[in-house]
Amino acid sequence: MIILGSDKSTNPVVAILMGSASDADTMEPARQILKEFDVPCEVKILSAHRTPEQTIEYAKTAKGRGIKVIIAGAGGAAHLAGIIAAVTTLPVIGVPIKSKSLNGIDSLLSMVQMPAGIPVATVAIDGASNAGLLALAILALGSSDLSEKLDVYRRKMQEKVLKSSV
Ligand code: RP5
Repeated sequence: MIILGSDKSTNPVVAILMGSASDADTMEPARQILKEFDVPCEVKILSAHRTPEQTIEYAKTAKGRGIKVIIAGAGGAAHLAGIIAAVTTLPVIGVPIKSKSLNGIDSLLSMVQMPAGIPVATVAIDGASNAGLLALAILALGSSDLSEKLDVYRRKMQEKVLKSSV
């Protein structure tokens, strides 16, 4: 089960937001990958539809609190990433959550089809792991240490794939 809240020891630089507690397990891989790279994050449930005012307030103040990247997961009419991106210039990564009725196609299209001017970097349906990695790649632009860690991660992945073919 996902741990809500933030890493108490350091100020969070990534926010992992989701529209409902029912998204938590799907979003957990994002938190895990950030933890693996020792990047502090905070995890919150905020909904574009059910808590619109709190969501907008959070997004408007995120940059001032030291957040560098926002990951937002939501399902169905998934406006969370879009409404966040509308009120902040921080990079926003959207994770479309697989929905019961339309298998996440609704979530995907709601996120990926943002009109020009307000970008949301949308990953695959349930692609929380890649959202975490993309957040790391953005942060690595300003950190040679993190950049090197990402190179090591890739090399290990390559080795694993090559080993699995013999
Ligand atoms: C969205 O509605 C959430 O992101 C979730 O994926 C979906 C269903 O939410 P619940 O009805 O399970 O709370 O806002």
